Formats: sequence, structure tokens, C-alpha cells
Amino acid sequence: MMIKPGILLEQINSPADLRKLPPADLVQFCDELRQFIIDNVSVYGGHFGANLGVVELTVALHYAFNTPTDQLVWDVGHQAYGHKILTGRKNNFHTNRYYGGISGFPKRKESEYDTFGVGHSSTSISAALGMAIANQYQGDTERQHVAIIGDGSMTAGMAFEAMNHAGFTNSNLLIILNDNCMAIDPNVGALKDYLTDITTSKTYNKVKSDVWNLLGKLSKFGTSAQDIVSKVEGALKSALLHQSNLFESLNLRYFGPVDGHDVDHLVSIFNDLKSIPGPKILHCVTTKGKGYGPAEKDQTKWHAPGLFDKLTGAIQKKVYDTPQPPKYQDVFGHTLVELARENHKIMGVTPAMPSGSSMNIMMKEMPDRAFDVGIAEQHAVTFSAGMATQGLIPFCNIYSTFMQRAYDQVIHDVCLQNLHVIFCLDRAGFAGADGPTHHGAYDIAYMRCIPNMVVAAPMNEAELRNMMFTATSYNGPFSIRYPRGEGVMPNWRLPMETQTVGKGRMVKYGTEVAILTIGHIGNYVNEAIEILGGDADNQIAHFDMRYVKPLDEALLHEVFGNFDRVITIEDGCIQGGFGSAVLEFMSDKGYTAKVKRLGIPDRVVEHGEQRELHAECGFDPVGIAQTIAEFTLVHV
Ligand SMILES: Cc1ncc(C[n+]2csc(CCOP(=O)(O)OP(=O)(O)O)c2C)c(N)n1
Repeated sequence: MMIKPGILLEQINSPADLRKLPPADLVQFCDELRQFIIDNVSVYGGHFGANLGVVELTVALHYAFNTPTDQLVWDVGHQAYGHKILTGRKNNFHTNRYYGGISGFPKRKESEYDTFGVGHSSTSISAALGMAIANQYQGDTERQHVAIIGDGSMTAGMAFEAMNHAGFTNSNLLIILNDNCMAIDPNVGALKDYLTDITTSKTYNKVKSDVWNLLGKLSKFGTSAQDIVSKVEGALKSALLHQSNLFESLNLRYFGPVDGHDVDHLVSIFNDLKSIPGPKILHCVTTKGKGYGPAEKDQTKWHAPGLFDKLTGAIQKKVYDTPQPPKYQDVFGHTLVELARENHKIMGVTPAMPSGSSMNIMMKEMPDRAFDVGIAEQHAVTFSAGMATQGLIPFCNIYSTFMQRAYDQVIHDVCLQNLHVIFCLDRAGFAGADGPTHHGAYDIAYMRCIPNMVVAAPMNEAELRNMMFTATSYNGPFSIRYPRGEGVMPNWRLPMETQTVGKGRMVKYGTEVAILTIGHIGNYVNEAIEILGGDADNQIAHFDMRYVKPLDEALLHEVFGNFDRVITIEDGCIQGGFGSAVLEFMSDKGYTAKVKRLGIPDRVVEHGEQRELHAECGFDPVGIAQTIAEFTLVHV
């Protein structure tokens, strides 16, 4: 069917406008909303497949529920574009994820419809339950609270913790399980199999559809939904005795599975569910990428494909004349396989990020030695610890930001027992367009205070390989952080060398000021020197410290013995991070020097390109040059 582009969407600027549409227009409206998302994401980028998959759910939710009084909590929030477009952000949607523009995730300060800030997964049920219990306590029993959570996010412990709690409350909570069998990569685990079984089981669905029919029939006779449910529940329970339902055993009323793309049916179900008291779950089956062929076919690639030609489905790729440096994640992935080929004790662990971390390279070549454990960072860490107790050497790759979830496991299960687990923290530093929920800002600070933990950060690809190699024979907890994106060495496959743990290096000699850097951000120093020009090259000494812990004390004695002006630079929080470690050394050893620390300040830094954010925080090459100029005799 050809739809006239945007004729309904043009008139709709809020859920209140949407609710004025006759039900007969909803299908067309969904088509227009889907097209709007395709038009925008193809040109401006962002998350794609997950958004197309929830178009009907989004429209039905805002149509049936009285938002913003009724509260929708989107899990992760990467699928909330339709919600944003419907709730006043249609006209600035082209700024989505750009510096100064709207956020790619729901955000409380952006809209009253964004009830809870998200970005990390599996928080929605807890948050919605908290809202429900709070409103109940405050005497509002009418308000509806809806958590919309994907089957991938449902694999996390936190989702189960929340359901376990919800099941013994009488809260006004509806959980919508958006089951598309996918996380970013195909979803994994026993729960996934269970959901597939429930969806495809003939007996189960027969009984369920009888129940829905009955519900429909009784509605027509004016019987209240509560009565209907209690009548049919008994029948259902006995009919399904042989096939227990996971959610029902947690005391949540389970409904479904239903077609998550049938907007009319969804609206009528939501209207029915509104009057059914207590915590309940509606299982919706959807297709990630729905309505856009290429995205339905290759769902991982189209999770966040970058810019593309919407007519041909061709994803834009930059073409270069010369070989380009690889992404750090790929250096990790290939190096891990190289190491694992030589050392049969090496294993790989990722919590639901096989593609994002490039662990998929090892999963493909050595499927029995590399594990995607689902969105389960805590489990990933302790699972790795368990393997380490048996003499294996797990490389546990977790994005810096998601490692925050597993902090206790890092301390309690790995470091206190001094186990040989190697943590590779991808996306360390500013994450870019994903914004503050995803910035890897804190890992240097949170890792360096734990006994036994080594904290390393490579300045380039060769260093990353050497650190991974070094870590395999270190025999204790070892963390290596590196940023999102490309390194600096097109020819990076150099033979690996063992480093001395805790040894830094002088990158360049200088006479007036010492710049100490950690990790990839150190590459900015050269650019800063070029910006300064003049005698800057002679005046500036640069040290790549490589390790925040143990610190290279011998090198620091040299630095503080020879320089009275020192600048530290890190792509991490300035409080408690690398610069703080250097200051602690200086103070403990009785040196005095002027020290300027550059890094992520103690405030929320929003989204934007990594370089834009570095500039905002004063540690892009220009900011570094300015600091040097203010601090030394060098003039900009
Ligand atoms: C704690 C945490 N770990 C990992 C991620 C990265 N991540 C973002 S979306 C996603 C998949 C979510 O799958 P699902 O909930 O099924 O949603 P879908 O994209 O399939 O709609 C993952 C792993 C995250 N956001 N939070």
C-alpha cells in the first residue's frame, strides 16, 4: 500500500493529538511513523532496528494509556524514537544524538514523558515498580505504570530481582516483554529458549487463545475485566498444570504471546489490561527491523547501522586511498585469537556484546572457548573468576560503562582472591553520541583503588597487543582500558613483546614542562605541540605512563626531580583518576611542582562526537595547547 507521507503525523504533536485519531487511522499512522524513523535515521544516524520493531507498541501504548499521567518506562531506551517523536520532539528529531541536540535515550530533563533516564539495560521493571509503589503509598491507585523491556534485557539479574519483588506486591504494574529473539546479537540462554517454546507451543497457544476469545466475549456482556480474569485464570491454571509458566510462578499474571505489530489488537488488549489489578506481564512478539527489508534480514548489522541509502539499503562506508588504523576492538579480537591459539588456557567472555567488542572473532573460531553470557555483567565477572580458580585465563571484555554493574564482583570475587582474570574495558573515555549513560568515565578511578588490580591503558595498537600478551603471564587481576574507535597504526600486527608491568616510557624529550598521559589520548600531545609551534617542541617532554597502577615510580622520580611544571591528561574522571595518582605520588614523596590535571570534570558531560566532548572539557589538542601556554613560557 502506498501511503501519503506524513499526512497524519504532520498533525500530531503529542499523545493527546494521537488519541483524537479514530482507531481506523492507527495502521496508517504507524506506517507514517515508521517512515519518519527510516527517513531520519538514514540521514542522521542512530539506533534503527529496535525502533522499527516497536512502532505499533509505541502507538498503542500512547493511544490506550493516559500519558504522561500514566508512566511508560522504556528499558535501555534505544528503542524510544517513536516515543520521542510522538511526545514533542518530532521537529528537532534531526538533532538526535548530535552535540547540543536531543539525547538518543529517554531523559527526565528532556520531557515529562520520559519518566526515567535510561541507557543501561534491565532497569525498567525496578523503576516502574518503584513508581507504582510510590503512587500507591501516596493514594493514587489509578495511575498505570508500564515497563517495556526486550527479551535481551530480560536476561539480566536485575530484571529478575525486580520481578521477584513485584510478584508479592499488588502494584499497578504492567511489564511488556518485547520479544524479538535478539539482543544486539542473537539473544542467548535458556530464557530465550523458554520464550521461544512458549511462543511456539501449540497446546499453550490454544489455551491462551481460548482465554483471549473468552475475554473478548465476556467484555461484550459488560463483565468487568477483573471478573473475567479470575474466571479464566482458574481454567487456565488447571489446563496448563502440565506446563508451568515462569512468570506466573513468580506471581505475575502472564498474558500472551500476542502479535506486537497488530496495533488495533494491542490497543484493545491494553484497554483490557488497564482494569486488571496487580503486577502483570504481556508477552509481545515482534520483529526487529520490522518494515525495512534489509534490517529484518541482518538484524545485528542494522541495530545501529550508521548512515545509509534508504532506497537501496546500502550502508555508507568511508573509502580511503591508504590503509587506515583498525578499531581498537578489532585489535583486541584478533589478538585474543592469536594468543588463544598459542595458549589453550585462554578463554573469552562477553556479556551480550560479541559484535561490539569483537569477541565474535574468537566465538567463531573457538566456539567452545568464548562465551556470550547474555546481558549479565556481574555473572560475566564471577563466571570468569570461577574459570580462573581452575587454572584457565579468561579475558573478560566489558565496556567500561557496563563494568560499573559488576563492581562488587570485581572486588569480591576477583581481586580479594587475587585471581588471574584479564579485564578488557572497551569504550573507555567518552563514548560519543550515546552520551553520559555510556561514557566510560570512571574506570581508572574505580579500578585503581582495588588491591591487586593492575590498571593499564595503551596509547596505540601495538601497546594494546603487548599489554594483552603481558597480562597472560601476570597471574593476577589485570585491566586494560581502550577507547571506542580507531587507533593510530595502520600496520599494527607487530610481534608482541612482554612489558614490565608498571613501566612507562618517554615519548619525547623536552626541557620546560612534562606532560604525563595515559592511554590513547596521549596522541593529542603531538597535535598540541604543532598548534603551539615555535620552541614548543624543545620545551615539552611527553611521557606515556602506560600503567596507572602500579605507577612507574622511578619515572615519576625523574619527572618531579627535573620539572617544576607537570600536566597530566586522561580521558577519564579527573577525581580519583590518573592525575590524582600522580598528585598522591608527588605529595607522598615530598615533591613540589605546579601540576595541572586535564580530564573529565565532576559533572555530567552530555553527548556529542568524542572530539567535541574533549574540546568541551579542555583536553582536545587546542585545549591542551592552551593549558601548556598558560602554564609555561610557550606562547600560542
Ligand atoms: C547493562 C547493559 N549492558 C549492555 C548494554 C548494551 N546493549 C544495548 S541494547 C542491547 C540489546 C538489548 O536487547 P533487547 O532488550 O532484547 O532489545 P532489542 O534491541 O532487541 O529491542 C545491549 C546488549 C546495555 N545497554 N546495558
